[in-house]
Amino acid sequence: MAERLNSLDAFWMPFTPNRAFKADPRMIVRAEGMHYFTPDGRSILDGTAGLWCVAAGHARPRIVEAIQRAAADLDYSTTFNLGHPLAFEFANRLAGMLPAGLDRIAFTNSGSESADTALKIALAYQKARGKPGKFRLIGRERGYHGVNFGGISVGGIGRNRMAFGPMIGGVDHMPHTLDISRNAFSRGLPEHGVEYAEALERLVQIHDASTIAAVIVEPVAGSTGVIIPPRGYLARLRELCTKHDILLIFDEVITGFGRLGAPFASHFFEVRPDIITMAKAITNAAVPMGAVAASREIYDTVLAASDTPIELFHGYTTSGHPLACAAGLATLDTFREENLFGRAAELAPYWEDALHSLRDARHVIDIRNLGLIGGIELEPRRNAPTQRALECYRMCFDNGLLIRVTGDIIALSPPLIIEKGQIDEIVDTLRNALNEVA
Ligand code: PXG
Repeated sequence: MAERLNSLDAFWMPFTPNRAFKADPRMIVRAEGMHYFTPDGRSILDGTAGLWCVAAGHARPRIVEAIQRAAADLDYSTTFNLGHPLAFEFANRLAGMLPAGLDRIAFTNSGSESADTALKIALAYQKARGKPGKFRLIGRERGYHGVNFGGISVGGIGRNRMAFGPMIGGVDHMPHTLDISRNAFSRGLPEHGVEYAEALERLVQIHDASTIAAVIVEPVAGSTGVIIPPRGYLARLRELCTKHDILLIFDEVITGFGRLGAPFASHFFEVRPDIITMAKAITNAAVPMGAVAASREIYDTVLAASDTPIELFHGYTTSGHPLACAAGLATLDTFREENLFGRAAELAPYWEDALHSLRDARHVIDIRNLGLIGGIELEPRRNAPTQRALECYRMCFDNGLLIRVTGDIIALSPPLIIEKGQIDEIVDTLRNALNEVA
C-alpha cells in the first residue's frame, strides 16, 4: 500500500514532461514567505511567486486564518440564485480598486475560465446592443489566455493549439510586439514598435469593423516569455478600438495586483479597457479563483436586453466560492497593509539594474523588465532549442532558486515582498548558472 501511495504514476501532470519528471522528480512539501522547502529540508528561493501568483509571499498567516474561518463558517453555498455575504463584499472591494467604471464583477476559478468568460461577455454584449454581426475575436501571436477553447483560439502559441482541432471560428490575430533587433536590452518600455498596433487597422480592412466584437491582449505578455509593450502601443490599440467600436479586453491574470507597481496594468499604462480578466494573485493563489470585471455599460446593456429572467447563461458551480472570497479579502488586506504595490514600484529600479547586470553573462541575447517582471532570453543551443534554458533551470533549482523557463527564455516574477538581498541572490545564482551551462 505504501508503495502505491508514493507512486508518481497516477497524476498526469500539467505542462510537464511527465516521463522525465517521474524519472527524476523534484518535490516541495512546504512554503513560507519567499521560500519553498524540499522533503530533505532544503530551502528554495521563489523567483517566480509560484506561477506569477503568490504576490504576497507564501503561507501568510492572515490569509491562512481567513480560509480556516471561512471553511468552518460556510464551506459552500451556490451563487446561482442565492447569495452569501463574502461574495458581495469581495466583488465590492475589487470594484473599488479597478479602474473607474469597471465595476461589475463575475467570478470564475482560474485565468482560463476568466478568458473564456470575458470573450462570452463581449459577444453577449454585442448581441444585446443589436449588433450580433460583431462576432469576431482578435487575439495576438504569442498571446496566452489559458487553455480552454476560447483562450487557445485567441491565443497565439502554436504548441497550445495544434493537437486540439479547428478552434472556435471567427478569430484572427495581430502580430506580437517582440522586436529584439531594435529593442534588445531595453530598460522598461521598448522605444520601437508602436506601429505594431496598426495591425488592427489592417484587420479592420480585411474583416470590416462591423464583424469584430473584441480585441484581447495581455498588457505585458508573460507566459510566452515576457514581452513588454512598446511605448504608446496599448494607448494606440485603445484609440483604434474606440474608433472602430470594438471592445478592448485586457487579460491581467499576470499583471493584476501589483506586479507592475500599480494595482492593475490599466493604471500603470493609463489605458482603460472595457473588460479586465484576473486570477492568480487575486487570492495569493491560496484558493483557486479568477474574476472578470466588465464596464457598467456592458452589464447594463446585457441586463436591459434580456428577454428571459436570467440575463447571461454562464457561470460555474464554484463561482464566488466562500473560501476563495475569504482568501481574496485577506489578500487585499495584506496588499494594502504592507503597501505591496508601492513596494513593487519602489523596488522596480533596483530590480531593473540587477537584471541588466547580467547583460554580459554568457548566452544572453536580451534582457527585458517592467515592474517586478524580468525576462532573460538566451541564445538557443544549436540543434537543441530550449535545452540550455532547461539546464539553467535545473542548476538554479539545485542551487536553491526557482526560476521559470519557456523556450530559451528565463522568466522571473518574485513575490512583491522580496528584499534587495534576495534580488541579489537571484542574480548571482543565475549568473553562475549561465556561466556554467554549455
Ligand atoms: N491569462 C494569462 C495572461 C495567463 O498568464 C492564464 C490566462 C490562465 O490562467 P490559469 O489560472 O487558467 O492557468 C494565464 C496563466 C508561465 C505560466 O510559466 C503562466 C501561466 C500559467 C502557467 C504558467 O509563465 N499563466
